[in-house]
Amino acid sequence: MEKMFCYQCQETAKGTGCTLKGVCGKEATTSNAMDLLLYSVKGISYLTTLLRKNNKSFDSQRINRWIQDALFSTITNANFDEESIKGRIAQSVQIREELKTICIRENITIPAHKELHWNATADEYDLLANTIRSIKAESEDIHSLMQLTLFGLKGMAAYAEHAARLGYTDDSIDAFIQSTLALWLDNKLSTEEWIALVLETGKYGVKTMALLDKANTETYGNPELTEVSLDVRNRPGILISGHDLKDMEELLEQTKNTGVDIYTHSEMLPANYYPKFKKYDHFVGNYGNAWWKQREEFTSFNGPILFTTNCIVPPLKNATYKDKVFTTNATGYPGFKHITTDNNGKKDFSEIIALAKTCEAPQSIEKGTLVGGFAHHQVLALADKVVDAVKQGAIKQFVVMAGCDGRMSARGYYTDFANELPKDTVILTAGCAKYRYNKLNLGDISGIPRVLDAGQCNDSYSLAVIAMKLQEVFGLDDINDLPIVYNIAWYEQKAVIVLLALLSLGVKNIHLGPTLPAFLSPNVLNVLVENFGITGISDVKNDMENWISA
Ligand code: SF4
Ligand code: SF3
Repeated sequence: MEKMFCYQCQETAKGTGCTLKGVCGKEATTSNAMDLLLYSVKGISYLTTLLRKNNKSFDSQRINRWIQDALFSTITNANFDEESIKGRIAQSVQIREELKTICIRENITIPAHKELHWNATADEYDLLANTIRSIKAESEDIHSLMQLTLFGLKGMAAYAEHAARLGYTDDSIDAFIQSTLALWLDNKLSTEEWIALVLETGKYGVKTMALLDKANTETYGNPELTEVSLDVRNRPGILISGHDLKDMEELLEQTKNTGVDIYTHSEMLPANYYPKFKKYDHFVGNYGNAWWKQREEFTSFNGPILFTTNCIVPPLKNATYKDKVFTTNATGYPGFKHITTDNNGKKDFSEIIALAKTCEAPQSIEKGTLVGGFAHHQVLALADKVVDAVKQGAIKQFVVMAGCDGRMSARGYYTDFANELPKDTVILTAGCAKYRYNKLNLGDISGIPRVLDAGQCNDSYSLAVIAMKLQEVFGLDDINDLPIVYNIAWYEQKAVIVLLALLSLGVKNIHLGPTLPAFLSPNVLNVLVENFGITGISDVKNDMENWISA
């Protein structure tokens, strides 16, 4: 019996959808609350779009941020806290009514769509969510394209939220997110129009990642070649995970001279590459691996952990670290303490710091260092060296192995693939996918490391900038004439927007794994295969033979 339905991530049950409980650990009632929240966000988006069309003003700054957060909270492994999702649903009704009041005042007719008028008590949310879930688009293909768009928008909203945290916003991005969500209410688009909108979503994905890149680099400097320590010191520490650099900065500031060290986990590793963070002596390095290893690694870390964004793994019942985990921004988990922003836009991490002081120092689980910091600025600074290496044949191919990591054993493929690559290939990476091969010591080519890590998943933008620069240097008409192979791993919806962004830039023949998205109908998949040459992966030997020049 279906109690929920979700198929937004790569881990979806049986490859078709989670129906009783998420493989990720999401409860059915939480999933349903997220569905209702999205339903309500679509209603709000309809109203903001209506107001924009009529040139009427509303508090767009606040509402844009609210929508970004609401979408972000429904991303895989971001928020498991049903109460906080229900809180957002209640807020959504207030915002909707506020917008309706403006429409009435301005003599704008409000249509009868249910999204604009529903009301329910918290006890009725689950039932209502079940009713709206049964509403499907007129065809399987349109439904599939709508889901592809929606998941891309979630990733885009997350990146827009990261940028907004640093004071960088662009109303055209929010207006696009909202006008696209508004289409759910009076969906009149044909299959072809939805396909065009998918590409348009990718275009806005590029714009959003560029905005975030600007926000990050203008605030913290350009990432630079860095050796990151993997070992520990003998003082208590705080582990910070997720993608939010603003939280990183505030935590480093507040822990200055407290005797507490700071370590990054998973997607926060690239914080080590930013000049502005290097000035903190108590910023030690990175501890552990990708998000899915957190149960073991949080246990041996001994100190508190701060989640600034996805990915959270539900802790086991007897987990020793359970009472030491804190969440902030769109993340949440029942029982984890949530830290909010005060009226001055600041966060108070004193409780985490006080707790850290009572904890033992982290247990060492690795020695040595990792090299990273190859975002566009650093790579372009090395451009002459890279171009020479290509011209002399020392570098034959680049392989983009960006994206997400995950716990499925099939992802061992990426370790084997990296290991098997010929020594004249260079891996370009971003996102947590790199943890499958970034500690293999793959060596270098004339001083250029064979794994160039640009940063977080959003720094895939850097990889696109690098590709476009190489295209220009080599005087090529088509970006696909570059010696670059794309072998991308996906897991959640940030990877969906990265994929759509690459497609909108004209990148073809992307190999996507470890499995193709369940939300692509056979026909939609066909369109992606025929127009963009997207394929899945098979096995290392085969793929190596087919994609890598001898
Ligand atoms: Fe299942 Fe993924 Fe949805 Fe979680 S996010 S419920 S694992 S499809
Ligand atoms: Fe990773 Fe969750 Fe996607 Fe940012 S942290 S890439 S999976």
